[in-house]
Amino acid sequence: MSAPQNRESGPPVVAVVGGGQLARMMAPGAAELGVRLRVLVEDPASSAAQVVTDAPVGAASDEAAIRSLVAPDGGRAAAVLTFEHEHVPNALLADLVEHGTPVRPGPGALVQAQDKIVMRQRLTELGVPCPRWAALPASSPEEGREALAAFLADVGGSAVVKTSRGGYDGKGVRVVTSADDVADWFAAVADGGPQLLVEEKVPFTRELAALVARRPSGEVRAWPVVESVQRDGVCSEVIAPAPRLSAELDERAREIATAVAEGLDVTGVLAVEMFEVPGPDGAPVVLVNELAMRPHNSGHWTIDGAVTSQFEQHLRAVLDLPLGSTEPTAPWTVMANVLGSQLDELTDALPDVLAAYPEARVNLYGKGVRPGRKLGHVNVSGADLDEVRDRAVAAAALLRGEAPVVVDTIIEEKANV
Ligand code: AIR
Repeated sequence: MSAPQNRESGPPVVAVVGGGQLARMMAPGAAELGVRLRVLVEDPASSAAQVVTDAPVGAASDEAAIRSLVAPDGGRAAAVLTFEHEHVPNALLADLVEHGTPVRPGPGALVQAQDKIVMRQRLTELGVPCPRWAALPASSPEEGREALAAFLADVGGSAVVKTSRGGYDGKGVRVVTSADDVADWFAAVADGGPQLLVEEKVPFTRELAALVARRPSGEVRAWPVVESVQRDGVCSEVIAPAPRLSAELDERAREIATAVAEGLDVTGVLAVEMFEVPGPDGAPVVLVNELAMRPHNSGHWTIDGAVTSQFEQHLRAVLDLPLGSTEPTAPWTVMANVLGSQLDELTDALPDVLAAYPEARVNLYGKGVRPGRKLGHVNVSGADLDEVRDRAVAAAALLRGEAPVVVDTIIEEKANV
């Protein structure tokens, strides 16, 4: 006869704020390790709620909902609180920590992923290479505009303005050549909206991402550095490892990500998005673009292409368990995102996609279709990068409801570039 569950016994519960695909993809790792997930979902139909049985409904901004997620009435207290997005009330997290709940990453680290001005200040202090940047004064729209005009003159006429808080996947980012281009944002600042910062428009050759995990006792592990291919400000493909990356630059990018994890005291998975730019002597160097303190799109390839997936690793890290190997299991893995679809139900494409690409690892998030929305991804691994990439992209296209892509066509298109 099994003993009744009480608050004190049983496997650890990991409480997660946010019910999107990132929480959903933690479920297999939790099941394998035998730990429990309790996920605060925005909606009972959300992506994670479809696969996690313990999924109370509440907003990430709802303090009472987060308190009850961590210590439900009559339920088991969570061993740790973590997140699958950054939009959480930081003061509450600090209070939970003060009262003995482990929060990982902690509020002192997380603020750097919530506020881009705080992040740039801290990275600059740590000596991490970043694009040139400046915080735009929020004191008055006139002062903000003057500071932006001065920065634009300094960097040759065009730059990137970002809202310090609230943006993701290309939202809250605008390329500007004049202060008029962000007149609406200056007006929003005057109304109490997020402060703005401006960054140099970096002449990058490509985007890379370095993914690491760190646990409270200090162990850090890094996956191979990947190339992330962006379309319209959103990641469309990830190539692991990044092609033509020198061993030195791979090492350097991993070192930077490790230094950021340690310098900011990050626990859990940390993704460091980077620009590759030509250095002073022509050899490529990297500059840090953005940070995410959670599993990240640039790490979805690890589910099928590395010994330990980023999702399981995040659980290990926040539970302060020994981290798993980050070694790749194939020479190449390409992840292709399914961004929007012409189909009402992506599962309608399964008969075709599974028949055409039996080696493809299809991962659908159970989300409603909206234009450009991240609905799923496909991983393909193998020894021939061109073939692996073509097949991952073609499988994702089928899931978007597009006509089957003939692999030769992609190769011809590439030849024309
Ligand atoms: N997410 C979090 N930060 C960036 C991204 N992409 C993931 C999280 C979140 C989900 O995207 O899993 O819950 C929200 O997706 P959507 O399509 O509802 O905006």
